[in-house]
This record gives sequence, C-alpha cells and structure tokens, in this order.
Amino acid sequence: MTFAKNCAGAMILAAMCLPAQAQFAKPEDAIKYRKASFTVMSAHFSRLGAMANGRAPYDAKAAADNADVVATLSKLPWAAFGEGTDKGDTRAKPEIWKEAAKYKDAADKMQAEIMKLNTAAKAGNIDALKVAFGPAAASCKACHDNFRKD
Ligand code: ASC
Repeated sequence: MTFAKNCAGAMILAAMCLPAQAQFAKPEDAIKYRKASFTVMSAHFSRLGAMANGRAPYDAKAAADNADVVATLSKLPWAAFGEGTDKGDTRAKPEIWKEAAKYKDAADKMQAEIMKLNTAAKAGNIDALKVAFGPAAASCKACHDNFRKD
C-alpha cells in the first residue's frame, strides 16, 4: 500500500499522517498549545507532589485521578514542537531542534516515568507514590535543565 492510500482510509488516520505542524494554523498556536499542556500537567503533577512530600494529606482517589490527568497530558506537547515554533513567546532552547534525538529521548523518558507514576498512584498506598514521584520529577527537571531557558 502506498503512503497516500494508507492515509486515505479514515479521517483519523489522515490526521495522523499529516505533519505535526499541520495540526496548528500558526506557529504561535502550537507554542500556546504546548505551554498550556505543560501548565495543566504541572498543576496536577504538583498535587501528586504535595501528597508524596507530605504537604497534603494522602487521598488515594485524588492521587489516581491526578495521575491520570498527568499521564494523558504527558503525551500532548510533543506534536507542538514543529518547524517554525522555535521563535516567539517561548523558553524552548534551539537544542530541541538541533539535538532532536536527544530531546526525543528525554521526552520518552519523562513519559515512561509518568506511566510508572500512574501505576504507582493506582496502588492505593502513599509509599508507592513516594517511590515513583522522585524519578518522575527528575525527568521533568532533566529536560528543563537541557532544553528550557532559565
Ligand atoms: C513540578 C513542575 C515541574 C516539575 C519539576 C521537577 O511540579 O511544575 O516542572 O515538578 O519542577 O523538578
């Protein structure tokens, strides 16, 4: 089957075959989108952190719900780093595009840690959450240190 035929089957498949950039009308829309997804992810990740670090009472249901949101959000920003989105209202460093494979590894590592955190949050005990939270936070920080200005 040709690439074109693969894409022709269903709307959803066609959308997946489009370059990521085509999902956004303008580079600034992509920048807004990825920042918004990181912002919402951070809000829910922080609620897990508050429980893991004893700043908020442990609540198994809240932990599971917050971890689900984080897991979903962790998949979203990456498609919004397309061509032309390196300039504008962004703290993204040029290394994201210059060292794309390294950036992808860091993004994949973060998503893997977030999946472990989600599993841990479903275990229903604070100790599992504590064990998984640290490496997940470290995977956020690693990317900020290497790929985000300030
Ligand atoms: C957060 C948040 C991040 C990470 C990071 C961990 O709560 O918003 O970006 O944790 O600070 O070091």
